[in-house]
Amino acid sequence: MSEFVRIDRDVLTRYEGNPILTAADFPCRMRAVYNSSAIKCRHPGAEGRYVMLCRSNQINHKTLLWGADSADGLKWKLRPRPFQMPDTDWWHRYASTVYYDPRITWIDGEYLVLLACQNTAFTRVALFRSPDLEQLEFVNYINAPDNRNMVIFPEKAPDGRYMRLERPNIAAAGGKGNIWLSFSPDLIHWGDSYESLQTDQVWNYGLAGLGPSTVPYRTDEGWLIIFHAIMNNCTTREYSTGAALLDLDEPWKVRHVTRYPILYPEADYEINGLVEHVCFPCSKIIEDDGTVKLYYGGADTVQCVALGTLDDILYACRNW
Ligand code: BMA
Repeated sequence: MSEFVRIDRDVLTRYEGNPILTAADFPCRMRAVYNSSAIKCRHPGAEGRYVMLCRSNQINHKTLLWGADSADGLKWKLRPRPFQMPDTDWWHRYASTVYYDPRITWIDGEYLVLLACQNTAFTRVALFRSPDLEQLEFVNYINAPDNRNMVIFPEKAPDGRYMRLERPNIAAAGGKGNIWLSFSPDLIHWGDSYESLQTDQVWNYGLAGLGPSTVPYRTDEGWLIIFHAIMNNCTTREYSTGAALLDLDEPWKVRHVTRYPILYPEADYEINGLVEHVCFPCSKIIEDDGTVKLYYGGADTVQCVALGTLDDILYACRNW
């Protein structure tokens, strides 16, 4: 493949109304809202509505999970209060500091929600289920430490097992590392794990770590995945976004990956904030006409969306 690809236009365009949510939109004093997940509802009676689970920081930086609703996926109305989280010793033991970066999968007629949870020592991922995203039922933590950025596929493998992408935190890789894929018969017990996209494959923008960002999307050419990629330099730790196509039969195998990021911090609200130079997606919605809404946090401070088309993203996977 040539070292030079003439890139004349962007794959994704920042929505003119960005940021779509900020701390000022809440009915109480908050510090930030970012890395939230939106989904187009699939449960009976709600088809066509959009719900967002927002990562929101109080002024002491303790997180809350706060719902928001929308009729078009662009203009959002926050609910009056945050989600009620579990009040059990088991929950608090591993979510004692923050819970964050939600991911939502619709599968088998229900929503599965994953949240990275942190205590003062490490990260585990919590699984919740919900029929309607009005309330969340905590199921359990679904990994041993230290691992996060999990997304569950919207379909099971041909043998009936669930599939997820994840990013174990490898100490030797500075706490980050490569993307892996694991299988589970019941959502609780996970294994049969395979290494998937590796930092070396996108070293020019992701050498310092990767993480699956959004729920994989089936196309004829493979599972489309969007990932965040971390690049260290002297003054910043830049979080940008890439895309890849995974094999449909052996979904840990990377068929194509963008050697150039499809989104990277450029706008003021991505460069300046609580953590500078961060675009961090957690969800995307692909509409029936192929338009894409990619939801991402800007600088760990505000919630944004970028717009594009499925065709352009697939083109970038194949050719960039
Ligand atoms: C990662 C996660 C994200 C965050 C990013 C930049 O490790 O914690 O939630 O957006 O760092 O601070």
